[in-house]
Amino acid sequence: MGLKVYINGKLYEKKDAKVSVFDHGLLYGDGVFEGIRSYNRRVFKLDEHVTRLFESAKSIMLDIPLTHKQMAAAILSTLKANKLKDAYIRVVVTRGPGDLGLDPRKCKGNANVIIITDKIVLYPEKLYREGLEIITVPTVRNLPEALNPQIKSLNYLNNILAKIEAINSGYQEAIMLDSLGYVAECTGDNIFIVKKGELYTPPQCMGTLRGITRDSVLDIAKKKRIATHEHVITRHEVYISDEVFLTGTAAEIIPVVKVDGRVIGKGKPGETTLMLIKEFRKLTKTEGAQY
Ligand code: PXG
Repeated sequence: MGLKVYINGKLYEKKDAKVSVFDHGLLYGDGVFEGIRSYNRRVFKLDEHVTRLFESAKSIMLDIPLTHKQMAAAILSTLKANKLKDAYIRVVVTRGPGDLGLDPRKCKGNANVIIITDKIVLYPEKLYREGLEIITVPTVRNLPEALNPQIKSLNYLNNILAKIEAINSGYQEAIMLDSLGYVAECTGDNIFIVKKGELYTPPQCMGTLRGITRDSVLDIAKKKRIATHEHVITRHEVYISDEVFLTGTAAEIIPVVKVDGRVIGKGKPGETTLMLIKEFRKLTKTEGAQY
């Protein structure tokens, strides 16, 4: 029995899990998504992810034909059906099939709700021990007043263009600046710096997604009585910081040891980063909605 995919309340074999080519999710990137992880049969921060999904949908005036509770239950039952212990969950809600025009009112049926549960390995374990090298790329993060990065929309080309620039230069992840030239975030991760034992991360209003892993790190830091600052950051401040790390559901917490050719701190993962990784792993093992 292969992997099963949830579409609108039914489970389909992977090969049969299909939506229309007239779906505006495909034609226009008109839809929203979430990337979630489960650890040892517990979905980490399920409520927070479902809430963010509904907030993204509200912002683009997309009605999700499920309640928050039903969505959470659908995610848990899809994981159960696939007997996955540690999983990566992609929830996608598209505007649904319409005609060849932008007008979302032409998508007369309900939105399509898709839940894919599978595995993801983003970076090799070695990079968590040794740290990542990243660069700043020319593509700036979407302006919040154009397409707000808080909306996890199916339109991820802004990030994909930046990712292509990173890959073309031989890097796996990259810093994206906002339109004022401040550090916004990476293509699929938030960024933190550590200076004199205190944590700094860009504020969410500046073209930065309010990452759920970012929030978890801020919570851990507060519990450990580490000062945290949500503050604009320049590239200069990144270069002269003691530690840099990235956070994201897929990447979790990954140390960064070089930025734009500048060695960060001692050139290896710092003690605050390593402590946060340890505490974060503790959380993912013990917290979360069980299935
Ligand atoms: N910024 C951006 C632009 C993201 O896409 C994050 C920050 C981190 O947010 P969370 O809530 O996950 O801590 C993201 C999320 C992938 C992948 O396939 C990327 C993300 C999530 C899941 C999968 O690379 N990025």
